[in-house]
Amino acid sequence: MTESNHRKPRVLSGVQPSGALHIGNYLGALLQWKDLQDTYENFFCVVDLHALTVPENVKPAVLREKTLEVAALYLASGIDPKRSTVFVQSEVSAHAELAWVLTCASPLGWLNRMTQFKSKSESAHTVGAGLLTYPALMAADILLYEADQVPVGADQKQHIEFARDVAARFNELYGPTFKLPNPMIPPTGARIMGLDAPEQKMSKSTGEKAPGHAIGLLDAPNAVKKAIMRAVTDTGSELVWAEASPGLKNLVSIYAAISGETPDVVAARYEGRGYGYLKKDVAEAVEGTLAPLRARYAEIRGDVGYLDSVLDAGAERARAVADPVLARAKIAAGLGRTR
Ligand code: ATP
Ligand code: LTN
Repeated sequence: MTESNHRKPRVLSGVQPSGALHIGNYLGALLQWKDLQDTYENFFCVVDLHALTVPENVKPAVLREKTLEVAALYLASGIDPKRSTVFVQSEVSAHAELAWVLTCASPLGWLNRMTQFKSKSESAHTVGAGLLTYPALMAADILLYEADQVPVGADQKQHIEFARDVAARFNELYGPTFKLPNPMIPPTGARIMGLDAPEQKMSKSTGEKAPGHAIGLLDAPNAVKKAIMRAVTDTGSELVWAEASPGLKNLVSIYAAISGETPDVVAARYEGRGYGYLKKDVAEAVEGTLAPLRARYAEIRGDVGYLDSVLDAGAERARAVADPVLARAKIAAGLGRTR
């Protein structure tokens, strides 16, 4: 908390390379990230250490490939590596090191309360300890950069509150060390639901197993259209917004998040009209966003050296910020011989 008065406020966020990114990840996270680039100093990381928390789900070669894919998708979504630091979490060793220190400062009761742990541990074959301590690693990601804001979808709010609480607890135990972060959640698009089951959050892990669940950012245009046209709605046929089912609300939210309107304004245009009109326009709006994104993605992946050079420079910039904060935390906790 020393030099922080003189710099731009900071943002840090990340996505796990644990599967194919979907429109929920884009609308809940990536879309807001790119708009923050002029106001904030930004750090966007590919959180590969987090992807190890369910090891059965990620084979090593797939994890390596997904890490590059996610980094390329950040850039394809409009993250400019000249204005933002883009890096891979495991390449900045301070994350794993601070995670241990914070794990020790994390009361078990707080970890046990995390809803993501409860839901993910129900579906995992064996539950690794990392799935439980995951929020301490996420807190390390955030606290190392003294982030003021953490732009994420609604499902991550609890983890950011955890990061705040563990930072406050560390500060109490060892003296003022960490800045307390705030969640930044978009008004629309923060919780996109599965197209096949609109009472469940659209998720990478479910999308891998259930075709028709998610709209993948790299899906072919006909697959995107098909998934939207087949999205579960209800037995009605014309939109009555005041009584709309979760499936219809979800389609309207997707459209609104893309167009930048409120759901009410979008819904008013479809009031009393058949569901098919809404679906067709949602499909067009989504394709209008994904077509240029896919093209930029292909360009980035086609230039072999480019992505490596962005990630090398990103890791170096990230280390320059994270290492001194880690050193401060270690001294505060009495680790090593330096005082
Ligand atoms: P997994 O199923 O592997 O947990 P996920 O789809 O939940 O994956 P994450 O890597 O956990 O994706 O999330 C990356 C970012 O995308 C986070 O900011 C998260 O809040 C956001 N996000 C994830 N799913 C949605 C969704 N359905 N709607 C809006 N935002 C989402
Ligand atoms: N837990 C997040 C991913 C994540 C993250 C972060 C998000 C790991 N570290 C730091 C914001 C800030 C998730 O989306 N599942």
